This record gives sequence, structure tokens and C-alpha cells, in this order.
Amino acid sequence: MYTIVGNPKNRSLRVMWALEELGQDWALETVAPQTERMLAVNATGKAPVLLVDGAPIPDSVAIVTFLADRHGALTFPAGSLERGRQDAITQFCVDELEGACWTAAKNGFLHPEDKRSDVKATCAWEFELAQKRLETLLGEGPWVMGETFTVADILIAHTLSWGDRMFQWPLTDTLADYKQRAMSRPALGAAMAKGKALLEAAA
Ligand SMILES: N[C@@H](CCC(=O)N[C@@H](CS)C(=O)NCC(=O)O)C(=O)O
Repeated sequence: MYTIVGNPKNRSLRVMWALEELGQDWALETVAPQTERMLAVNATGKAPVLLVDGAPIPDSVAIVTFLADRHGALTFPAGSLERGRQDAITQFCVDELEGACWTAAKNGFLHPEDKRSDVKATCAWEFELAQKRLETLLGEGPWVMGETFTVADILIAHTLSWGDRMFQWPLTDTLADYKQRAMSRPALGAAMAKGKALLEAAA
């Protein structure tokens, strides 16, 4: 049994989406970062964490990769050349797309006010530059690994949506289409509906 410790409003949604794609049932324990409960399951206090029969695995990228390997879907096999490329694109997403969003969020509203710097314009430019590079990686698509939808697409689409919704950073036409293609998948719709219902039930 899988339990996500987190909140659908943060990176936990990536894990919910992957679990729905894999046809796995999951429960939600709504917990905020840096609380006593989160620190008990993740030494860094960060969300999300996946409990696998009670045993914790932190980090959304590590979790979706673990789930894909465990269930033999949404990924190329470990040790294959394709998997090496898939992991490289995932890392590009984390470095460039997510790096811009995360730096903007920390300096925009997460850090204490006296620790913030005005980096929003730089982050917007980084996000724009990352999109140009991502378009090259995407090529003919429809997914970043060609015909096969993988966890890299979950992470990239979620992060494109993050920049678009939180900071109103424009997406290129190609990447707006790609994001829409990914976010129209029934598994994401199911994950969002279930997450919303569980949040409402817990309120
Ligand atoms: N690389 C981690 C980043 C986790 C992360 O920073 N999560 C945010 C919520 S989406 C958080 O817990 N922030 C509070 C903090 O950094 O203390 C992942 O992908 O799970």
C-alpha cells in the first residue's frame, strides 16, 4: 500500500499522477513541510514522501523513478541507453526548469523577507532559455523520449505548469501544446480529483 505524505498543491502531485498512470491505489496523509510529522519521515523536512508499507522514500524524482522501476512502466529499463537519456532529460528538468521556479519561489515568498533577493527577472530568463533547449530535446515528440510517455514527461509537464501558473511565465507554442497533451491524460485528471476530494474530506 502506498501513502503519500504531502499535499496535492505541491510536488506531491507528481507522485499522485505517476501512481494513477501505474494503476496503483494510494492514500494521502496531508502534512506540511518542516512539521514534526514531516521531519519524522524525511530528515530534510521536505514534501513529498512516499510510505511503502510504512517505509519512507523522500523526493518526488526519486519516488516516481522508484515506482516506475518497481512496476515496469513509465520508464526505460535501468541500464539501457534509453534510460541513460531519460535520466539526463529528467536532470535537465530539475536543473534548469525547476531551478528557475524554485529560486523564484524562495526569493519571492518562501524565504524570510530579509534573506530574499530580487532574482525574478533572471529566473524568468532562465525558464525561457530552458524552454528553447527543451524544444530541441523534444524534437518531433510527442514525448521527450519519443513515442513512450515516461516519468520525465510527468516531471517536465508539472514544472512547465508551475512556471506558467505561479509566475505567468509564457510557454512557447510547442511547449504549451506538449504541456496540454501531458496534462490531458486521464491519470492526471484522476489524481487531481482524488487529491481534491481527500483534501476536502480532511478539512
Ligand atoms: N527535490 C525535492 C524538493 C522537495 C521540496 O523542496 N518540496 C517543497 C514542497 S513542493 C518543500 O518541502 N519545501 C519546504 C522546504 O524546502 O523546506 C523533490 O522533488 O521532492
